[in-house]
Amino acid sequence: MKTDTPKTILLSEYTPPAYLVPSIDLEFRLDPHATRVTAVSRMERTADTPADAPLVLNGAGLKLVSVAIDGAPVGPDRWLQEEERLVIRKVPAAFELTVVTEIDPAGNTALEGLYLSNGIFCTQCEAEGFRKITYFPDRPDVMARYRTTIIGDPAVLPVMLSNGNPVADEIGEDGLRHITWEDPFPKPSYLFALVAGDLALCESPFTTMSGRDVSLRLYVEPRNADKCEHAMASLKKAMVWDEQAYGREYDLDIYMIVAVDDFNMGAMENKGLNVFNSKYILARPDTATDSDYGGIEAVVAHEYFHNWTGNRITCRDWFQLSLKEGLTVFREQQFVADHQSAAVSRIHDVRVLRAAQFPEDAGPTAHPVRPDSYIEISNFYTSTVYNKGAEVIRMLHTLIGPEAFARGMDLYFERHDGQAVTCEDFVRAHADANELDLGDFFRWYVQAGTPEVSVETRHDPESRSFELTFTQTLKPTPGQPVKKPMVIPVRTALIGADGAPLALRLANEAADAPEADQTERVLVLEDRVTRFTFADVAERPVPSLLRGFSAPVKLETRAEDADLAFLMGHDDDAFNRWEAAQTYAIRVIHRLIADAAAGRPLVLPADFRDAFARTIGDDSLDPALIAEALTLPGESYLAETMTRIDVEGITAARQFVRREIGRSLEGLLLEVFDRLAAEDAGKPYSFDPASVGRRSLANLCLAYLGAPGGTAGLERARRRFETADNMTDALGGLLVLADQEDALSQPAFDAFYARWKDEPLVVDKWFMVQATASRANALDHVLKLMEHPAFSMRNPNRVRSLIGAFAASNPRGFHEASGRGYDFLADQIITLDASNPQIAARLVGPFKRWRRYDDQRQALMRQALERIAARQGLSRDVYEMVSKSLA
Ligand code: 0A1
Ligand code: ZN
Repeated sequence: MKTDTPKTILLSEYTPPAYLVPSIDLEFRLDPHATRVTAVSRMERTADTPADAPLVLNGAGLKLVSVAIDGAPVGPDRWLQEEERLVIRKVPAAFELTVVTEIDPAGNTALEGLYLSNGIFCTQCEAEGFRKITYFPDRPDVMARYRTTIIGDPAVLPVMLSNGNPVADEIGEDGLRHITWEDPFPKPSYLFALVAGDLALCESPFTTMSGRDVSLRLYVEPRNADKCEHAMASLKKAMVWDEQAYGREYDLDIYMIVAVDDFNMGAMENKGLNVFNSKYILARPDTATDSDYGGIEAVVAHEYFHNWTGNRITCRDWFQLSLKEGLTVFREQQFVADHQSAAVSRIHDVRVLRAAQFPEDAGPTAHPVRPDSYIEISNFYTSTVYNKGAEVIRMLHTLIGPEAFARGMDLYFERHDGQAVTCEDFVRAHADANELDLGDFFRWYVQAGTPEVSVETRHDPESRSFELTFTQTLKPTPGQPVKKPMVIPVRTALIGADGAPLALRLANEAADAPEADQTERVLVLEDRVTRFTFADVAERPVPSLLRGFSAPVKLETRAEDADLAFLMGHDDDAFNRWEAAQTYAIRVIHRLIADAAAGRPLVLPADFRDAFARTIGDDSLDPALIAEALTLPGESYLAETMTRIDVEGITAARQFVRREIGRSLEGLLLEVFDRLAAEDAGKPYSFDPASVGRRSLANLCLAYLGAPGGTAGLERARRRFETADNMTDALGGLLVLADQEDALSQPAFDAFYARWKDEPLVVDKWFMVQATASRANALDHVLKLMEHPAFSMRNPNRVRSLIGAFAASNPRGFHEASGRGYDFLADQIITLDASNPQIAARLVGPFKRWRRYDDQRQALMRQALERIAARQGLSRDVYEMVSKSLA
């Protein structure tokens, strides 16, 4: 906690480390309240450092017991202990530093450093948690070999783990177990990990492509031993995939994953010892949904892929975070696309980007993929760094092509293995491997904001030419008033009247040019205005642009409703079929919002309903894709499409469309639901793309049927909720019941809780469904749930499922005109800031776009933010989010 104004850290002020640490020996004498840490480091002054340069170590919240240099105690006359540093003067050029500190894991509620989760000791060191364990140069460009001894009572802590391999294990004279682990790979401190506790082991062997045997070990609390199978299978798939797709093999003899209930984020890629939020490991068909199974597969793979993109090659400094995160998210997306429906997985990527990253890029905390300043680095684990970062890698892949990308990756691994590098180094590897100039492309790393691209088309039947003129604009973002044009790859096809894509010859190309008979091309926009003219186009085609979402931009299309309906039915790019349906739905909802505002009666356009009905009834389509196409755009993205956000209008229009579709297409929806339910009846649960697609379409039909509250839908929802043998279907039923009046919903909530009260991850769902249910007095329900014995402010998953879900996904409750929702959130942020600043700072999110609401809500949200800002002793985390929001 700081009382004075926190300092801003600048990329331009980066300097290389003054002392390097080739190796460190750590000893942990574990005790819940007083763990003693002895750190013995080899220190070496670098050639460019003056001989009188003091040794500056990071440390926070530590009790310093002693300091010694080459075995001789150093007194306080030689060192200065500041709030977050230890400065030691007059040190030799090379020496051994011994630091003894004492820490309190049980009192560590911020879950950073060494802490206890349900009696399990575990660490979280990214980004700057190692400094809560001992004094050390806690920065990623200082890479050391670690040897770690853990001392503890084997009766209480039968499992004691750290990175690498165990090299010694004995019972000491003190009667305690002393186990030593050694990690042969030098690593930055943020990848250090330690775990100790009573854990069950699920073990399985794996043989790498070169024939090395690796032991895969999953550690969970004993009561969860029956929920490991899917995570283990996912890990093996990821290991095989990285060998095949990138030629990357695992490099240690053991790969360990530990699942804990209390974790600030999703998971952490510590070398050889990943620590996971149990949400991304534990699954059984009756406790986890398809979306949970998918999340586990993706996150297990993500952490595994970090072994090469993050651990073997790491970041020079935290401004380069996207070097590992954007690249690893991209690799994760490729992996998921190879194992599930590629189109569905791309649709999910884009939904996440639009719901989370676009608003961030348009708001007060907009920052480049490679930020140039921060107050608290924990605030920069953002959708921009992760998801937009992945889009930037994807664009590079699209622009230079898969073979050139593979050459670039190979050179990157070869050139930088074992180093801490920058985003420039990454792009340079691709440029050098392929003799390309990627200078202008690098703007994607340094300019914030989402480019807006508009397109005009002109067909000339005389000359049989078709012209596409693109104009790009990039609005100012905080600190970046003027921008240069971006390099934007626009994957393009032209669809003829018969529904087939045309051959695309540019007017300046010869008819026999090798590219000239392709039906899809990547058009590259490099200037503010770029025009392309195609030859031999006899009739006006319908352009299919930005296929597969080839760039993270807002494309303003002038296509007519009829063209959108045509693309919904004919585009051979499955993503763009979905996109046409989304664009059409957004248009319809916008018109309804305008009607509602003008007091006109709301009517669902018949053409829209018919296009919808045709898609549902089309047996030739993958059910998963039908479900995606017919899922209405979410409220967050709809809000993003409006200059001034009309809270009531969005909710009213979206609910109206849901209800009208449910009412007017009841027969068709019942037929599809009953057919899908019958196909799956009696079959055991399986997480394969076809089964997932059927369940998702069935649940979507049920949601539409339930919206108008008709008996046929409600009856089916209740039956599904009561009889389902898997959580996906049970939740599909519960979600419909949740939006009905209390007499219908409450018995369902009670039954669900009674059955699942001992499964924390399912109880999280119970909180979340209630927090997001659209009911008149939503906030009162949430306030009551805050008093429930199962609620706790100490568990991040619980906080997210009640408070986070309400603020982010219950617009009707959160934006209640009185401002009570805002006061509630401000109260919770203030309370949480005292125990867990990272989680508190994340909760500021829903306040960030306050300037986009009506005057009254603006005033109320601003008051709430100002009330937080006025608190004494705010953490850096919350201070940064609140002060930037108000600036
Ligand atoms: N590197 C992890 C994410 C992560 C970041 C910070 C954490 O604690 C503050 C924990 C995890 C990943 O990308 O999966
Ligand atoms: Zn990551």
